[in-house]
Amino acid sequence: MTSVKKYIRERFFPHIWCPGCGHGIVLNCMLRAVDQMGLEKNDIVVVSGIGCSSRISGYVDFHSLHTLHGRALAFATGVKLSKPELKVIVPMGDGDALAIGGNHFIHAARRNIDMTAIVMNNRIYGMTGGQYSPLTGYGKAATTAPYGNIDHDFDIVELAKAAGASFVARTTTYHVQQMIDMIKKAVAHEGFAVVEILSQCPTYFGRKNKIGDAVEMMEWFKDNTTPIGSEAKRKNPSLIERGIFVQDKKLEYCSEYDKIIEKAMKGRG
Ligand SMILES: Cc1ncc(C[n+]2csc(CCOP(=O)(O)OP(=O)(O)O)c2C)c(N)n1
Ligand code: SF4
Repeated sequence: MTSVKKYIRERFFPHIWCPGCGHGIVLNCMLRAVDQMGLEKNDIVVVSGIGCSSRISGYVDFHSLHTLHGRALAFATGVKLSKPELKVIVPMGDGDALAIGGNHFIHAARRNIDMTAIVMNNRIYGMTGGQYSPLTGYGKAATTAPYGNIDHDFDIVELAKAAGASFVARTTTYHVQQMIDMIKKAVAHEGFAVVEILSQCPTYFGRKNKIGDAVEMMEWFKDNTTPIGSEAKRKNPSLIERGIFVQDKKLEYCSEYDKIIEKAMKGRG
């Protein structure tokens, strides 16, 4: 395994994450993906909002922008339109991406703007103390749902597909090789790429729902997920599918915008 230390801003360590938090695994896999792709540090900009997951932008030695909760994709759109040559990666929490940022998520997918949204789905608002999110799920416990949550959850993959994302994938923090491979494919993809990663928050989701420690939560990911279209899924429909659901060629927003500029310039004579 190659060292990813060279991509880290060590001056910001120790990191803020609780022992066993899944977000560190995602950071590690993201850096391995960048390393394996042979990208230069200056080729990449990481844009994030606010949340435990969003702290990733502070820890990486790329161009980075730590913005407002839920607004990472809006800032990232501005960055991409002004510097289309950069690879834009947007690490987000499920709250950041799909509660306050839900509208930005839908429209970035619809536009098919070239960037990679990494959604760390720990089914909770970790940073602010374990409030339920749109991904918590019916009947689950959270700080703000001590008697059980009555909100139904989104399926991030289905939402991204319906909104028009041209690359959509899902994996977990247990499946690290698959995660590295997916992030590489997502970053290389020309268009809006969504990688949902089931990540563990042992401090809130795990503790409130009595799932156990970080290792037990990752074992849950192993036992309750299966490759897309597997025989196991046919036999047990409650299993969550992992893999690449969508990988389409589709007109990309920045390229289309360039064409409009060209037309407008011609019109001026
Ligand atoms: C406009 C605004 N509203 C609310 C907050 C408070 N806040 C900060 S992070 C967060 C939720 C974090 O949850 P998530 O995005 O799922 O990430 P996690 O911490 O679980 O990784 C909230 C509600 C804020 N910073 N700004
Ligand atoms: S509160 Fe949860 S999401 Fe935040 S660092 Fe701790 S384990 Fe991770």
